[in-house]
Amino acid sequence: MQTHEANFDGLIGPTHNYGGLSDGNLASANNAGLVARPRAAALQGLEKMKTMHEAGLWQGILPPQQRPHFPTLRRAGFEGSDKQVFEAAWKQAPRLMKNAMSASSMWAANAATVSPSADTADGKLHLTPANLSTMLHRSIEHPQTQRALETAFPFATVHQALPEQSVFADEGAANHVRLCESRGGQGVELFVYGRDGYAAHRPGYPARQTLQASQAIARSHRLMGSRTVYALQSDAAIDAGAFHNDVVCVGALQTLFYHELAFADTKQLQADIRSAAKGLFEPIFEEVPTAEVPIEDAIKAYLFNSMLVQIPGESRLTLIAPLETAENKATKTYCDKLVASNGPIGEVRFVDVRQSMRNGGGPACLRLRVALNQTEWEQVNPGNKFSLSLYDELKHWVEKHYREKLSPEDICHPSIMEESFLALDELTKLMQLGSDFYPFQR
Ligand code: SUG
Repeated sequence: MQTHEANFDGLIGPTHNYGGLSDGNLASANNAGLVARPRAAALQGLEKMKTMHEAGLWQGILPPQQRPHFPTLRRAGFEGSDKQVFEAAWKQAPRLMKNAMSASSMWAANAATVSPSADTADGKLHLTPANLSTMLHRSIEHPQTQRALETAFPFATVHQALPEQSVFADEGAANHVRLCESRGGQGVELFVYGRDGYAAHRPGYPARQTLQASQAIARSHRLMGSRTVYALQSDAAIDAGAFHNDVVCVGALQTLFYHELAFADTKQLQADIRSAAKGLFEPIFEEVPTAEVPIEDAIKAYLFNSMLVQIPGESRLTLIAPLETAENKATKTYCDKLVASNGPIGEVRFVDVRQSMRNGGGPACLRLRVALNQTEWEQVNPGNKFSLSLYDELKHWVEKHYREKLSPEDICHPSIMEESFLALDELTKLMQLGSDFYPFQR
């Protein structure tokens, strides 16, 4: 039976804005307060999905979440009608309200950690929604993410997010890589963490993933211990702005492509992967040296926040990188060198996701990878599968409902809430999500 890696992209929501909410994410901090372009953002996301679909890859879609997130505001003591809560919250707790307005669920790489059925003891696909507990605006995503995943993958085991506590801080697939010989065979799952949850917090930018969260997920996904690897991020990477490992590393099939400074102990990481892959495949380590690409360039241009994909008919892997990678001298030169070499990456294609990039979300952040066999793919909710007809409908839907511009002042006006809810209500029909999918519909 065929098994492929499907990419499920987060559809960018109507309240996309630049809130400056993520400490340690340099793009988010540097672009705080910019006027956002939600319509362009959503269309850029849809174009990326179309490009992947037309390249012959399995492409899926995850719906945006409801914002503002009234369950959070009501738990914080605001009462009355939605409009009254909206206005009172902006007056009395504007910072909380900014968090409740973020369209951050677009970064689907943080939606969950995924273990395909080939790796799990019970032969089922396992997904654990990430609690995203380090950042307030992201910590409110997981209940709805769980619902979205249960709707998209009705045949899978969707776990509850880990307890929302610092020891279990979890950021999902952004800190997880699966290497394998072929998608349908046993793989090696690499969990990358930024800190020991029981140790004192590191100075500097926050480390968002703990070892304890990764271990808990590996246990509940029923992974084989001998095929599972844990690796610590380097302080240098986190301090340079690698708030997730997927900002400095991406892997596919046998290849791990990463920056020299990504990990605390690269030699150990390589030895551990080799030993976990024994009898399955020979890992390929494609390490990018600081001398050729300084980590600052790698992070600014998001070289590693690319999708590393196997395009049908191509013998080598293709890197789907953001336009910003082509605009940076060091990263562009490195890409040219990669393609000219006879290494595992044979092509680099550039995509425009600039609106998301300004919040620190590159092509890889926008998608959740789910390796599925043919039978599983056929059981995915049809409304979560990309097709050219759904693309046309979604494009039309975005053009009809999304604002061209959204400023920090615009998001304080209740009309943005009313417009968004109208749009999302319509979306539940387009994507066959059910009429009670969003909290405002229940
Ligand atoms: O969690 N940005 C996201 C970007 C997530 C990128 N994901 C991966 N690397 N996989 C974050 O920091 C910024 C929102 C704002 O500031 O308005 C934000 O949440």
